[in-house]
Amino acid sequence: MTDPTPHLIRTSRDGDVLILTIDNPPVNAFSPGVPEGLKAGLDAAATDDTVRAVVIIGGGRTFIAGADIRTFNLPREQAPDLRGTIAKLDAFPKPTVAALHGTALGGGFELALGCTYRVATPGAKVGLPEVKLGLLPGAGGTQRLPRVVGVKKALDLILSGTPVGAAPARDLGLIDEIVEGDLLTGAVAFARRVADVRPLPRISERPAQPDPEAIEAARQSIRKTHRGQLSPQFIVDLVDLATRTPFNEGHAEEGVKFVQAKDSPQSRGMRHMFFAEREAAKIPGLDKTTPTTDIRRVGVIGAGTMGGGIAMNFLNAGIPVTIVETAQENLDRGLNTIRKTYEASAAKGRLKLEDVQKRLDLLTPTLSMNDLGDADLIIEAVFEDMAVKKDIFTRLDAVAKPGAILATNTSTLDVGEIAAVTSRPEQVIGLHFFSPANIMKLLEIVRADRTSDSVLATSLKLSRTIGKVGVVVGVCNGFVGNRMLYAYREQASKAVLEGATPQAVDAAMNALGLPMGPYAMSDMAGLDIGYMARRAAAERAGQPMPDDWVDRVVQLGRKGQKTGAGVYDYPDGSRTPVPSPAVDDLIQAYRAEKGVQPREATQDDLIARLTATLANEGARILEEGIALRASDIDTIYTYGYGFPAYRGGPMHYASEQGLTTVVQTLERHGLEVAPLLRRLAQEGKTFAQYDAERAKSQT
Ligand code: T1G
Repeated sequence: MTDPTPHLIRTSRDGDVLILTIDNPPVNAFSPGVPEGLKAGLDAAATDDTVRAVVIIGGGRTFIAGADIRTFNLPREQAPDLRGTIAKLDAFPKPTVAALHGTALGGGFELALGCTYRVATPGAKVGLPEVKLGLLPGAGGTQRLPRVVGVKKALDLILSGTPVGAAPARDLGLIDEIVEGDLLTGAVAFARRVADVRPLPRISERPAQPDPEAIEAARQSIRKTHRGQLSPQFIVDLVDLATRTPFNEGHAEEGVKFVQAKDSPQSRGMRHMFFAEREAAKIPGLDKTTPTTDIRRVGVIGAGTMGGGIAMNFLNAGIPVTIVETAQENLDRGLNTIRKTYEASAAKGRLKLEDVQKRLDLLTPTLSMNDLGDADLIIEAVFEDMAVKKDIFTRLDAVAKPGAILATNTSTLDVGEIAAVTSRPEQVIGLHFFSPANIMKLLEIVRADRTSDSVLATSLKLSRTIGKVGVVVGVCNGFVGNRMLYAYREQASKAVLEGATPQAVDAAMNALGLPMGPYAMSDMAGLDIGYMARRAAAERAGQPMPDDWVDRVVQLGRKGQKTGAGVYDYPDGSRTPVPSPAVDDLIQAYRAEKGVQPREATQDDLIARLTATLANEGARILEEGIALRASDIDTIYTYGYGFPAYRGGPMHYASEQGLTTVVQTLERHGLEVAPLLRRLAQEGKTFAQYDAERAKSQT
């Protein structure tokens, strides 16, 4: 019976060399059809005496970029047989040459390591990034890599998941030759040169030298770098095993551990995040034909913490910036902060010293908005006050050139209201950066009612240019991330009112995997920031500010780390939170004033309560159309608020708990359940199913 799977391999000959070209755009993932084609090609080559060697090369822009992540949930018998294909390569009786360009990652690089030789273009990159998906190299990588580069380097590469370029890979012995010029021509010539070399250099036949110190050091480091994660521990175990057992035994154990990692909630969460981040860039109604503006020059208004950080994103991308302040001393302070930040990066070896000056040379400071006349994009990053922003946009409207995009960095205010003071509301958008703006990858792209498709498409394209994860959100108080943060903090406060301590709440969130709980985070950011945001929101809504015991802490002058005391004490200026007897007394008095009898809350209940609150607010955000997808909310809350990627974000995490359970938790704590959440729970659905249904209805 002919194989039903279309072979995604093109076979060709160059004299005595057989060429197998992988043809599975866009990244030649190891999808069904690739192993079948490769195996058929190898079987034919094995028995054809006119073939002296085989070259395997990727069609299009890259070699194999890894196993096809979408196939991991397939039943085992339907999953592409990557391990079997590599085993066939490893036993193949003639030289096989992997010709690498683009990125040979994960299973793609493991397949290359199963070949007898590897050649690459100068720009090629190789790596084993599986750990970023909660996985481990499951097709021989944990056993072959230490046999080539040693235990320490293998652990560095696999635990970081960071690819290496062709030259360092060659220096490590991972690549045999760098091919200048046409890769295929070079690979075929190389194959001819090695056609008669025997024995065939099989990596699986080499020993891996033990290195107990490196193993122990890795065990220590992953406790911090990969806190709570499963696959890094497996990786260390397997690399260690490679030094103590024959290849086949280690390889078999690797297969067992891979399946355990693949089936773990952590890997499901991280694979969800991989696709969520890419889905966020897809906006109904926008496509490659949507016109965009070339952003050749940027203006930034405000040289404070945010304005300076925002400016650095563009300087880093080689885009000139004119930065405006109202007073020379503020301008000087801002420029000095930017310079110092670059110099600190250079001191840590993250930046060449000459690049510091190159970036600063792109920066033009000025006290006059009139100098923004040639900017293609102007970003306002000043005080969070509607009147101030309206004044600036009114003045901007008069100086900005036709077609310039006017963006506000507001974190809560109505972008449409700001746009309305200009003659060009279709050119106005929100670009909500997160502090520190030059580091945080999240960018909330706030689409106001009249923002044009072209401005939106330009903003999405620009987010990629400056290395941000752009997510489109609608206008409401706090957009998506901050709005959910407000709900989360309000519920945390209630949990403390009812009997939990602030440190118990923080410990629960830390156990979930967040780097900091709400109180340590508020103390670090400044308790007064949240206080002023809540007060301003209440004023805008024309309502009294809701009472909260945290505000009593602020009213005592305890504003957080910056005042040496907040919810926690910070004795002797330390940055380590210490539970505060004064705040404990304040909380007890507050409970008495409210007539609340405190009762213990378990850590599991605190986790359930706060994560249910996040999902509930996320459901409201979806109902109101403020976010396009639940997965967009997951992207925002992991990239901007520290929700652990291995939990998949708050919406994925809620779906994993079961939305019926989430509804019960909300009801147990007297919270009103969002109608969408209740409906999905009643229908036994997940947020992923909701997203899929929405996507289908939009096509
Ligand atoms: N599987 C399935 N789809 C993939 C994919 C993959 N491995 N990699 C990319 N895509 C899709 C992606 O979703 C997007 O789809 C399109 O390709 C372009 O991707 C056994 C188990 C290769 C550096 O982790 O890092 O091997 O949105 O937008 O910016 O040990 O893709 O167009 O519909 O990212 O040019 C290990 C993951 C897998 C590499 C290219 N490999 N990919 O970046 O394009 S696990 C990886 C990337 C594994 C073995 C284990 C990047 C890229 P759509 P893109 P890009």
